[in-house]
Amino acid sequence: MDKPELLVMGELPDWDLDPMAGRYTLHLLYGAKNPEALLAACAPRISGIVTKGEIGASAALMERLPQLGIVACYGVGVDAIDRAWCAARGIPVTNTPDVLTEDVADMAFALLLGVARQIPQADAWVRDGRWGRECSMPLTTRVWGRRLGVVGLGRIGRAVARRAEGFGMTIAYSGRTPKPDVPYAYHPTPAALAPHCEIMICCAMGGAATEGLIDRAAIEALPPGAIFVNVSRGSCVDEAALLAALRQGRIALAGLDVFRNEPGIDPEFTTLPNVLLAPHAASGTVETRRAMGALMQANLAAHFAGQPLPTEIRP
Ligand code: 8YV
Repeated sequence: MDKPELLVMGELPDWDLDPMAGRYTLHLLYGAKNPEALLAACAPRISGIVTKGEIGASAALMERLPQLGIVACYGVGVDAIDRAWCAARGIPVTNTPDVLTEDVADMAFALLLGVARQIPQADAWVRDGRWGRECSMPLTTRVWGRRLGVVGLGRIGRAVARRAEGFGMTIAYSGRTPKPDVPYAYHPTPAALAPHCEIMICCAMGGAATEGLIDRAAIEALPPGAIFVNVSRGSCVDEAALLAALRQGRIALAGLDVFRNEPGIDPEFTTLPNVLLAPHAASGTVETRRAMGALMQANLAAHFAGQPLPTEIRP
């Protein structure tokens, strides 16, 4: 029997591509010299899309794939996949939840500690000899014991909150509904949460429902000197308002792993001395990426074997 043909939208490690190439015919769109020609040649035979959180799959693309039977996402966030289009055609969408939760929460704290304690600057202080010439580096700001607001208390938000407990922080959160099983203070919106936090960490899921969730009102309601961290999606934030607050120092510091229009982010971010930037790398450990790949492959294998899908997202 012919191998199923998959359209691979973004770069994947060889430890995934190699075993997948044994089971499927892979068409690597991201590496193609002429993606349009590649697509035109393989579109009629594509029975699955393999994509990533930040790339997704548009209706315009999927319309061109008459045999499409599954969209498997290497990532938990499926906001860039047109799920309504898939649902209307009974095409399952799978993701990779849980396996990346703790690493993303680690990255939130890495960015928070890195920007608050000025770790990149400390490293430069040692490397360029200022330690010897000027002695101590400028003082930084404390993280432990501060008031934390988590925007979105889902799996990742809860993992962030668990870490914050270990840091002796006072924890509050915002989200669509209060969670009955947590002792943290609830506020319905980021704007309502903001006055209660010295540190705000965005863990909300992306998509239309959270577009601009952390709006100008929320950003302006943060107390002067607040720290902002984002490990979810750039789309959750009014970036113009965030940049203005950072420029003026109303938000003192930010640690950002995600942006609008990645990787072509607003260049002003790279000019600000008070931000610590990462290239959407929160899930990027060997351990987690191996687990994400395995789960994505398990979903594909189940689909093509006619078995229940391990992590299908219900429409
Ligand atoms: C990316 C993510 O998918 O899980 C998500 O939603 O955004 C990330 O884990 C990852 O960078 C793979 O591209």
